[in-house]
Amino acid sequence: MSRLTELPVWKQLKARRAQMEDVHMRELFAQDPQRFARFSLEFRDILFDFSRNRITGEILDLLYQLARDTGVPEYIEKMFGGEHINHTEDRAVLHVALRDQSGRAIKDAGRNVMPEVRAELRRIREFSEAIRTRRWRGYTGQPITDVVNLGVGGSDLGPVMATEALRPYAIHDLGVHFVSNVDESHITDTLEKLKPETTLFIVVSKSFTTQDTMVNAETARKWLLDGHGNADILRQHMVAVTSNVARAGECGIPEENVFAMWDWVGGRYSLWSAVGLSVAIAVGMEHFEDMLAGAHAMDEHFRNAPFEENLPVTLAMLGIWYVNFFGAESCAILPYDQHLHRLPAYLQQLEMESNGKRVDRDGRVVDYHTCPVIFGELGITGQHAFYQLLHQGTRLVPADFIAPINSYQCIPLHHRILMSNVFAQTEALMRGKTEDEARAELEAEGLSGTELEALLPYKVFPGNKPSNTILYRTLTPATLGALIAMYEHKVFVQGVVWNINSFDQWGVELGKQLAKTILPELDADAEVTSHDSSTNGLINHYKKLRGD
Ligand code: G6Q
Repeated sequence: MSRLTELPVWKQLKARRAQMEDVHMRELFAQDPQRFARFSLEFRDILFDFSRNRITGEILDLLYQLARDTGVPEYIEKMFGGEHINHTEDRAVLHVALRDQSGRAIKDAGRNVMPEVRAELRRIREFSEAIRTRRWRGYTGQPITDVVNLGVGGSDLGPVMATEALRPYAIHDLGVHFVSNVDESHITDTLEKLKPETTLFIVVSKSFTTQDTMVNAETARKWLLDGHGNADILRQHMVAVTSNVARAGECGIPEENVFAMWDWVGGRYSLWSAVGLSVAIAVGMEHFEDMLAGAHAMDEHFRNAPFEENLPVTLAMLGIWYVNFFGAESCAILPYDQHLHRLPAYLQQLEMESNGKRVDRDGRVVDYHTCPVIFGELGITGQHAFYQLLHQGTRLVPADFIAPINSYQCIPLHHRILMSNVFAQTEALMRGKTEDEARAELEAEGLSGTELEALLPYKVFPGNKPSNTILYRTLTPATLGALIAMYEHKVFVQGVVWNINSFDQWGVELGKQLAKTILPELDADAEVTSHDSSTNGLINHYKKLRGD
């Protein structure tokens, strides 16, 4: 038995869960006209409505108690204080420093990291402005028209998500592209329409050893040099973001073109550093800094607000309620904002790479569930695709609906239709449709007798499906920063409750190791026999047919 499941508050929550089995949220809303007011929180322009959850005030109090009893307050201070809470890598977790505006010192191993952070921000400003104002020229003297971010995982998902999210702030005569896949189609399709003399590559790799990115960078280098043979031109066309300056130099990128990353920032938390250079170039440094300011404001809220008023803590503990007490295996992220179309992919990495762990901080295999499967899609697309399962499937899928109150465009009809869907879907999930209601509808359509009875079971919606609704006024850079920071801290709180290290990712290693063994086997002609019969069979089939 683990310490977590032995906690008295855990046992109390288990008992409350059993009592909630037959309680429908319809009844909870009927009993308390103030339910929305009681179970919603506001932070700046963000409204977080969590009233459509299978909770009572008492359950919520117990969930906050669970956060306290598992040491969340202490861990928050450890993180902000630069303790090496990423214990398997002996590293601090200081992404909050990247956006800190408090003026206080933030220390890693006794050293204030803030001067370096600020110096790097100044370099990002200088460089992004030089590109945007056309001062930075390519080797023929023409200005840069296209920027290509080469990176994968944490070195790609954040920048691409934020660049898309802030599209209304971008200048339109500068193309910003993202290549992450080692599948050559990604880079060749991207470069097809670009010209070497007006293209700038940003090679983003904390380690500067990631095979996918290194291979893409090499292909980009060849494309740039093709027909010129003069490696000096790389100076104007390739920059790097890395913590491995030496490796970047070996790859022909001069030191003055290298932006820093630090070992106290995990890839999936690095958007706020020079990893976000493409974002700063796309939307301008003022907007990039607004995004940092929004995130910082959320950091302060997370650190200082009582749990009862704390958005990330509440979001996290509701997630724990469903994963650990209802057996929910997934969680849906459903943005109703076209510009947030990469948010589900971003949060998938943030949550699943951080908390997809099975061994606790004491090295023991846990006896409770940790991170659920995070999936999602633009809400409107999802409605016409997988919402069927949310409404009438056999599984409980808690969902976050995320929507703007105002859109950037001026066609009100579009936005009203969009919002009517947000309100309708969350209401439908909560209310469902009873047998009586379904029967009345069918009768109104003129059905009766056996025909009606045969159709009736298919028309019933059980409802009682939990959802959160997150509304914000408009997707400004500051709002985006606050939203992302809210999810980062949600992940943090859940990791503390589950007693796991949210900041390593050893699980990505095994596949990489095996790929290293397999690559030379693909080059050789001999039949491969060193693996299981499936791996051997597939490799040999591939070798026989390749090139056809
Ligand atoms: C993120 C992960 C992972 C990482 C990529 C790219 O937290 O560690 O997604 O960002 O593997 O790594 P590099 O930046 O070192 O190329």
